[in-house]
Amino acid sequence: MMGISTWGTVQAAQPSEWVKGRLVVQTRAGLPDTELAEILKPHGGKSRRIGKTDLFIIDLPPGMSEQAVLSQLEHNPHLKFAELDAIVKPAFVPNDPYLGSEWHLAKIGATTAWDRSQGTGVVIAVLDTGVDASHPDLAARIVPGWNVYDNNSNTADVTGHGTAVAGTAAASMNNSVGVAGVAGAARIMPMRICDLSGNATGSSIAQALAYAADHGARVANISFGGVPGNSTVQTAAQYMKNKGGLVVVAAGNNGINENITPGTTMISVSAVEQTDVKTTWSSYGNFVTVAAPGTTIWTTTRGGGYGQWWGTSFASPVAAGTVALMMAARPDLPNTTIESLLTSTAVDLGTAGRDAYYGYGRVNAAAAVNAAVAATASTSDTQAPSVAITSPTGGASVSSVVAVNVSASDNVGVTRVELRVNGSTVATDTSSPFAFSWDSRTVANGSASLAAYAFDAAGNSKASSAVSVGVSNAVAADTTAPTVQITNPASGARVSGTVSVKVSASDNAGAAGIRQSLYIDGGLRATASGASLSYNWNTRKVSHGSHTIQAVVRDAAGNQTATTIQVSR
Ligand SMILES: [Ca+2]
Ligand SMILES: [Ca+2]
Ligand SMILES: [Ca+2]
Ligand SMILES: [Ca+2]
Repeated sequence: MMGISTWGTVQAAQPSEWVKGRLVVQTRAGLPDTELAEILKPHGGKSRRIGKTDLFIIDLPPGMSEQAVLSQLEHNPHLKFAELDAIVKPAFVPNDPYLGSEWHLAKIGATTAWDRSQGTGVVIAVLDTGVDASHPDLAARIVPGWNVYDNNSNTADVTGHGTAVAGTAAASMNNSVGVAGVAGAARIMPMRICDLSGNATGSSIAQALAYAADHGARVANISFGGVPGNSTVQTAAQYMKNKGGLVVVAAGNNGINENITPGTTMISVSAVEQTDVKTTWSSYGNFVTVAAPGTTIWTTTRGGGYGQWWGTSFASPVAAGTVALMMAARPDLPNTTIESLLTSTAVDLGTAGRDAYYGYGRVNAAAAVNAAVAATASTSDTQAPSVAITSPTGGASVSSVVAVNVSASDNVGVTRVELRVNGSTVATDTSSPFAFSWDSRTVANGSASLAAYAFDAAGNSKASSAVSVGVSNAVAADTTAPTVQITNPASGARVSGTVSVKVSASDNAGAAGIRQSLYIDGGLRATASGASLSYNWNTRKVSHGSHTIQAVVRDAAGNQTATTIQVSR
């Protein structure tokens, strides 16, 4: 295969733990399955697509070093990235449960926000250890989810972490029992992403995000450490965002600057104390989007009880619940507007403006919901994206699988780019950088016209200038012989006088390439090009008895077929 441009794959920081015998890759949009199989062939890897994304889990044969294969795959021009399947752990700080007040709700103004919204109609996917669906403060909130670890519908909580996270986001409010979640009228979609020890992976999170996005969740919460910098999760989060959702994640509990490049696919949440000071253990860095309460969070526990938990695991669902309140208050607002109002209404802490400890500031649910209610529909986006094909360039000669690179931007955000060849859409890419692997063997040799169409969430679209390329693929050798039939006279016929001998032939490569030869009793009598041959045979000059008529046809590639009949005079 050929790549006409080298697209540098992004190598993420190596995780401290990863799944043995497995990698995750993202292909360029449109890469044929057969080509991915070719790429994996030298290493014996087998691919499994994640949902409808371009992410693939690669299962390696026993004994194969995932790092060795990674070092090969990460330079392949048809892969956007390849990475180890990181193992991530719940971002909580264990503590003995004890009774206390839900200080975090007052801190973020949730009780004020509830006058306008309690989260009705919004589904929050809780990607975690499962959820105790029989808990009295959760039972009424649950919608069916999925266990991506075991690939079944059993989403029971295997460690207790997920039940605490779910209650923080959306425990039933005003039901005379237990606690209230931030969005106590929202629904919870339990997505179990971990093994029995609570360890999840980048690929299990991506599978759960793809599922949640395709099954009606508008918010996803991921309370695991080491998630914001994971390329696999970023790609799946963008998939969900393109469907109108928002993905909220814990910043982590390492208490250090994680040095993760800031991105736009997820809302990363650091944790603050009751005093609005970042906790000592909350991770931080320029990737942090907002802060939220994360200590002594009073919530539901597995088995029907209640307890207090610590960690960015609980700051994240406070923010996710706030997002759900905003979406419920204004279901018509685009997710990008919800996100910008969440950050613009946050209470600025620390140094003025966005900073590494608090992001845009500590979540303020009261102000955020008010801002959502007040947002006017006239802010809707009417500006189309701009888009150009950067590679290949016009006039390029291409063959086999061609790397097509597109640059696209928008005032709000490009949600997808379609590659059209001669007017037909051949592939769609929903994540930046927009890049395709187009199989040029699907069109005839000669000129082909490429165009990229970019779309934003509001449905505005723009076509790039067309790029005309010359397609030049080796034509497969013709190994199919022509067919031939003597249509007159009939085999076994008695002939007399002048007989019109007629031969008809055809070939897969077209009649123009056919050469015909007619023999009577072994002597060449006529030749012709094309599908038919006619010859007037004067039988008066031949002896009485049996005679042989043979037609031999040959195609342009030299494949030959003969047919023979006997007649008598
Ligand atoms: Ca309750
Ligand atoms: Ca600040
Ligand atoms: Ca736009
Ligand atoms: Ca042929």
